[in-house]
Amino acid sequence: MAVRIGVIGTGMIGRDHTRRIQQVLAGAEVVALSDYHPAAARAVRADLVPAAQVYDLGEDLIAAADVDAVLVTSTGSTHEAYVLAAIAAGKPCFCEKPLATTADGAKRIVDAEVAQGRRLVQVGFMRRYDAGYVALKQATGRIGAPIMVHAAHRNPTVPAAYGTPMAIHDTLIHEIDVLRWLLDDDYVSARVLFPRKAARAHDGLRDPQVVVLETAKGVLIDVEIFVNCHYGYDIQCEIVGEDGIARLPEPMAIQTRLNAMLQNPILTDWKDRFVDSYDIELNDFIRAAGRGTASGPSSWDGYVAAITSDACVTAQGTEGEAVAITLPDRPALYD
Ligand code: NAD
Ligand code: ISE
Repeated sequence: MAVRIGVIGTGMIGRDHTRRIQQVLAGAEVVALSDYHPAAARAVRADLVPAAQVYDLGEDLIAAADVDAVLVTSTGSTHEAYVLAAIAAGKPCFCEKPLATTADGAKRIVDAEVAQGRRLVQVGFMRRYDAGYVALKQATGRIGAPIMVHAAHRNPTVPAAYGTPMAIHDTLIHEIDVLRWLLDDDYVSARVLFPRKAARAHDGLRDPQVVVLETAKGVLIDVEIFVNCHYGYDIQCEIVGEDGIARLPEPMAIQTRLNAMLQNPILTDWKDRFVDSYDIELNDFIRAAGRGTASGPSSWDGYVAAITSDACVTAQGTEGEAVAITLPDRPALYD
């Protein structure tokens, strides 16, 4: 039987995930929609799921008898309450990043899931499903023990509401998760360095910035975050090992030789860069939800990302000083 899914938050990514479930993936159907602005939910219903029920309150959607599993794709600050409600109802829940906007909030989710005694939450860290990152993880096993990582997360531009801490909570959070997964390691400290501000960065934003993370195994990671780079959406990652180097492949693109030029196009939109990963992560969610559980990036991963993000935001204010990152013991549920 198809897994009956309710979607809370029908903005950009909620709409896109609804489209995937309805038009791309098998084994699930969207039966309910909810948004703080009910008109947004009704618009998604009209465009993609005419039979879906629209709920004014996300809590009522979670409680609905015909909703088997929940997608939380609302604004980040609202995730914690909805995920906790889904856990209390015993329903599998896919939550977009961030799991919660504070480490304390993420811990409340971990505690609730542990009390339930089974995995119910998957966090939307879709890079773990990207073919390039999966290949990079395999290659990392062949280059000797990792020593350094050089990474970059570049967006062409960001809206005026995007401030300096968002470079961490909204953007770096993907590297925080995927690098920890790639290296099978945890972070022990964070530093943030600011070069001269780029001319295109608006008033409330220090851009670019370089985050330096150190891991428990002694790997030094530098991540450049440059969200006004103008030329494209560009994700780079290079791992330096004892015996060699492994590099994230560029997305597939047609190379042209034309007019005395050799050219490769560069993507401009994150939705295009990770389109396949979003499909695969949701497919994973649907399969596990059909068994009444969750797999993939866990609440624990979301909690560790939140602790690390908080340390990086603190480090933005300490002018290059290292901020320690201390993790609590991991509950056995996440082994
Ligand atoms: P958006 O602003 O387009 O959509 C958010 C929607 O949530 C809006 O329709 C808003 O009305 C609704 N909303 C706000 N408060 C609500 C509440 N209390 N209850 C129900 N709905 C509420 O934002 P978006 O770009 O779709 O991002 C949504 C989430 O997805 C964010 O947490 C964001 O970080 C995450 N995201 C993840 C990726 C990724 O690559 N994994 C990409 C984009 C966004
Ligand atoms: C956006 O919120 C995302 O999550 C994208 O994956 C990310 O790459 C982009 O920089 C963010 O703004």
